[in-house]
Amino acid sequence: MWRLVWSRVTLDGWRHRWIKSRLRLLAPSVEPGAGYSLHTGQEPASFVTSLFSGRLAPENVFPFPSALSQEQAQALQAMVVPCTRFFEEENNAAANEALGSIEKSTLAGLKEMGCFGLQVPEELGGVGLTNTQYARMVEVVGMHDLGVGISLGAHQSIGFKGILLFGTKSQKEKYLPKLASGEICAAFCLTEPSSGSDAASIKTVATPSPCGSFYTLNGGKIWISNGGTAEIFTVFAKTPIKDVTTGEVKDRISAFVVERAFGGVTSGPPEKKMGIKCSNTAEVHFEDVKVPAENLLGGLGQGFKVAMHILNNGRFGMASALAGTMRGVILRAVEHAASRRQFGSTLASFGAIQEKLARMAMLHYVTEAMAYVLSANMDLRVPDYKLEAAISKIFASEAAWNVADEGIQILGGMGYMKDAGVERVLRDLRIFRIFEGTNDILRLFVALGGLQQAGKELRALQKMFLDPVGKMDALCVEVVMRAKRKLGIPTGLSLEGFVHPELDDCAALVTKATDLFAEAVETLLLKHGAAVAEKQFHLKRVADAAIDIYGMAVALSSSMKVSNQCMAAVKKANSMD
Ligand code: MYA
Repeated sequence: MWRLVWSRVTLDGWRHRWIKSRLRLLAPSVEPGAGYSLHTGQEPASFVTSLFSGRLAPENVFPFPSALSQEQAQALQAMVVPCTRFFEEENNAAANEALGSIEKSTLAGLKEMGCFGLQVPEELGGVGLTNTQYARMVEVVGMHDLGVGISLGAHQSIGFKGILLFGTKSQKEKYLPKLASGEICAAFCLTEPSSGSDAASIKTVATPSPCGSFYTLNGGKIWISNGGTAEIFTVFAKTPIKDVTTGEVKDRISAFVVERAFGGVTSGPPEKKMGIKCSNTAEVHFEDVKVPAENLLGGLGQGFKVAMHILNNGRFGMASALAGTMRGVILRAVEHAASRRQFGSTLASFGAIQEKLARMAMLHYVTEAMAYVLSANMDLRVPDYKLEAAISKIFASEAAWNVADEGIQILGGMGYMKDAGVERVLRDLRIFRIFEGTNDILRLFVALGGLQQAGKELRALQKMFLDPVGKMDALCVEVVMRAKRKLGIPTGLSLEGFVHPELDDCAALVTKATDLFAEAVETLLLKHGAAVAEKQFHLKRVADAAIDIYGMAVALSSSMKVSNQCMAAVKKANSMD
């Protein structure tokens, strides 16, 4: 992986001559970033956002963040153990798939364990799990049955997440208890026939009544997970909004909580899909549905932001569920490799198989680290995690696909047969690179989100150049830093103190990659300006490099977590002697 990043960020085509004109501004060396910041955002830039400006913001990644108290860890364990047993002994993924829905007994068991309201506060009938606890629970689900995972995830990860995040007290009290118990189910209605990745282009409309007490909802949504089974829908629709200053009326997206019971809500037959067959996917139509004004979610015209926040907030669940899936596949592959003999030896003794297993384990390790860094940061209330969430979703869905594919390869002919159950996993996994934001769109989102921040900082630097009085020190720091990057001299970024000295070489690769990445980013910005937004060929590579550097960092941090735990165990053992 480290080498992969290396090759991505040193693409020859990205070199240009900007430095020559800047070199004459070289000034005495000053510690980079000392005492000031060009960061212009309202909130502290996240780890990934900072990378785009060539800064390491280690605080949200090093040391490995944890938001789990001992009590919470114990409570979690008390749920994980029976839930694992339930999935091993009661749930039958193959039977669910054949049935095209979840078996009744399984549904009953899931409800009994509280799986429909894992993050709903206890006082509203849920289990009240934190994000970290939820991540661990869905890891168990993802390890055993992704179809069940999607039914549960579409319900709580996005279906009613809007009520949890943005709902009024009365909306929460009215809807959450029944949703948490699993008595009724929820769905998230954004996608339409002409609006997929371009979420802002939806055509569903909600027209306010003259009296202002309700909205009339008309439109159609497609590929809605739980669309045919849900009673409660989070629906995004265009609403006319008058600009108070100009008097101009514009359509803006608003979000609504819609009950099937309002009337006028119909859904199509279950879609026939490649995978996740036991989860329901259907069209949902709204015809003159009268939605009470109090069912507006998150404020009039705020629907796009509501949708984006729900999606950002749910993505860690996908990463952790897929970490579970990978774990399951790796166990199967290892078991097979350890027992199957060919040419007089077990498969596990062959280097080609060992390489596959090592790569699978590495992908799993990074995915798991991403999922838990993200969920912990969300629990620690870091203000900005949207790029990390998008990266975790991209990485997890692609890593899981690779792991399942190689798992089948190790199982050979047996892996291709239905009975082994891994071909189902591969089919189930295919959608994860498509839904909740396609990986292609999310790559653009990561690249543009980071470039936007770096662009702001570059403009601030340009302003400083134009009016340098009193800012010479800061200017010198910036210029020297850029010159060092161009010359391939380390700029002073360091993870010293965060990683074990034996991992210094790995840490140096993270800092070196960050320097090169920042240089490539700035080169692109200077070359293309705002038109960089159209350069998708470059944007994809920028995103790939950001993903890999972030992956390197979280893996490094996670390895320190393990070594810290080992050291603590050794210390404890020594003190007992
Ligand atoms: S649900 C359907 C999923 N659909 C999508 O994800 C749609 C993808 N499209 C988009 O996200 C947007 O349209 C994009 C922006 C990103 C393309 N966070 O001018 P803009 C702000 C915060 O860039 P556009 C499904 O699949 C932006 O800063 N803010 O907009 C079900 C700007 O703000 P401002 C954001 O070019 C799957 C403004 O919005 C974000 O139109 C079922 C406009 O931005 C963001 N992310 O397009 C899964 N993006 O104006 C089940 C933009 O202030 C779950 N902005 O500058 C399974 C869970 C796992 C299992 C669990 C087991 C239990």
